[in-house]
Amino acid sequence: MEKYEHKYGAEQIQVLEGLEAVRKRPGMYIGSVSVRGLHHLVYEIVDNSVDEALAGYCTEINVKIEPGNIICVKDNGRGIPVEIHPKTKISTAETVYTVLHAGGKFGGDSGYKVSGGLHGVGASVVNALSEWVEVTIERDGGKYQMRFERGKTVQPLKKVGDSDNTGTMVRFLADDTIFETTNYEYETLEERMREMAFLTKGLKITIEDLRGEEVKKGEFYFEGGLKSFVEFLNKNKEKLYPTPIYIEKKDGEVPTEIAIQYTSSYNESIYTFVNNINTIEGGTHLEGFKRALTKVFNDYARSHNILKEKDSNLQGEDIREGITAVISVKVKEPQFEGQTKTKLGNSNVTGIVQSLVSEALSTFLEENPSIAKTILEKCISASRAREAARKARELVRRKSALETTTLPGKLADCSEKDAQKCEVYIVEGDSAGGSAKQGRDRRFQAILPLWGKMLNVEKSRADKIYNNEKLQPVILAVGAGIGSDFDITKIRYGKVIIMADADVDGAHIRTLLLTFFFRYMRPLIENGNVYLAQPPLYKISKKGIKDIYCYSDEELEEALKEVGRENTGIQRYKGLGEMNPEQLWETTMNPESRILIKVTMEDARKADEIFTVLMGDDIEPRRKFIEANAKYVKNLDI
Ligand code: 0RA
Repeated sequence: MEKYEHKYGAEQIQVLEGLEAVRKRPGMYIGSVSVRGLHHLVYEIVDNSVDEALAGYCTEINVKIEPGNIICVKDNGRGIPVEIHPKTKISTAETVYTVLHAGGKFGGDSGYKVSGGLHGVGASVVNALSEWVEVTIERDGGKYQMRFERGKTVQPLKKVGDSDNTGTMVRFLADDTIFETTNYEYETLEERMREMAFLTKGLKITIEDLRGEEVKKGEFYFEGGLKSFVEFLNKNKEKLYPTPIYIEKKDGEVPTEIAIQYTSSYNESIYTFVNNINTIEGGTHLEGFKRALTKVFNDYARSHNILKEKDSNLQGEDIREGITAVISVKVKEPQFEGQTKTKLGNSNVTGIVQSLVSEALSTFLEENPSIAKTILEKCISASRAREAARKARELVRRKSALETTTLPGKLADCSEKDAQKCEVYIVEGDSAGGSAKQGRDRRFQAILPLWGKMLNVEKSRADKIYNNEKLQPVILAVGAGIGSDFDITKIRYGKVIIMADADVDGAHIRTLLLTFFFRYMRPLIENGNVYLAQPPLYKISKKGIKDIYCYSDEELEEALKEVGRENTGIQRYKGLGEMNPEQLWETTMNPESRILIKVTMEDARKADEIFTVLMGDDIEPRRKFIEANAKYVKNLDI
């Protein structure tokens, strides 16, 4: 290879300082250095290719996870420009990879790059955080290559051959001195690639995992865009009509795409995106959509005499029962607010989305009266159920007033009164409940043992849930109501901790409780109040040393390496009941030594899908899902 002299002028020195800053504080650029941040690197590179598709020049993107966790992303776009950039005096391609935030200016700028935020930080951040990056560009009849190591150019762009094709291929290896792990989860990447394909109608995205014996593959191409997305989300649900309602406005200030399909479920599943980023916390686009929905259905019901003069209006939540919808908007300078910066703040978007949806939806209802009737029947029955639930709630309140205490009988409460300092452990089974009661610190730890029959929340409306013997104590202990009445400021415990065995029955109770919290106390999850206790899986005992508790197979291996296998006792805990109160305290409840997993709303859709499939009517999809996702479900720890 020819020796290449790279000149470091003032520009280049600035560049190096810029990328050094990224390496010093990676969290500022990609959120975290956990597996989440790692996956973010892939999304950054894929985003650039998707931009090229949005610009109309790229039809296919191929992603590979190669052995050794090397990522390869190839597109058939125009290829990143290769000529010398007037400002940096090096090739545009190298500029894109070495100058911080150069993405928008030099890369395929779709005009919808995110300012601030974690997305759109650009290829240079990936470069800074990679052990090496290798870029191959085909354009203008040539094939060009360049290479970087830890953000530094080791091979500036040079022509390596001829080519009649155009496109860009990026291979990189994440820097294992920066990331906690460099092991990609295929399922996570596959999920995002599928989502990207749904969001970019007509773009084909393939993904391959070449690390194992058996190659995993996904190929995603959706002519229907969000319509296909909604069909996918509803694949295991009973639909009220065959084809999702589809609304699309490509031009204008806020290009918008929406698909809606009602199901017989009692839940509301609305997913929103801004510039292809999932806005988990919603925002002004969601607000506009909801307003339009409520107004259009009420107007239709009135004008068609489905609601009589004496009837009160349907409420938004009645109209959203059973809905599955995806909303995707493109916003020029999006403002992201909220705890996780996933709530759209731009106020002009509300009105724009509202008037678009109002017009399109009212036309649709007029043209499809039988669908309109079916949906409205469902809304009316939802509104009746809401009324029944209100009565049931009142009954509960009155009953508890008579019993002089609003707290469930089996709750062993704590003495501390400041809710933020208090925790409640929800424990299945009497023996574990007993140990927990004895082992706890009663000043701030409460124990609620669960008993009674498991209820499938997926198939029950709020009134039934209120009267369920298993969940009622949970509602009363948390003390903040449920559903639309839920008031986070009233919660009696800052931490609600689910403590269950690491077996099938434990998984069952976790799924039930998480489903319940997800559906009926969602702010509790959003606010970060729900936790999973993590009991140890093994205990190592050996003469002369203190017992060692291990929380995973890896930890067990590590510990055994340390103490040796000889004369070493390994106990595998099958259930919480096998631990005495002191052990339970030490391993699972003592804030100094326990491990708690915080349940996040991070991917409500993933949870929703799992809940639906695991708890829904159909057995066949459930079996298939468990087969296909056994590992995935385990990762989610539900
Ligand atoms: C032509 C012009 C510009 C960028 C690209 C093609 C391009 C960039 C990437 C990144 C990954 N794949 C790509 N394919 C094409 C720059 C246009 C401008 O300067 O705004």
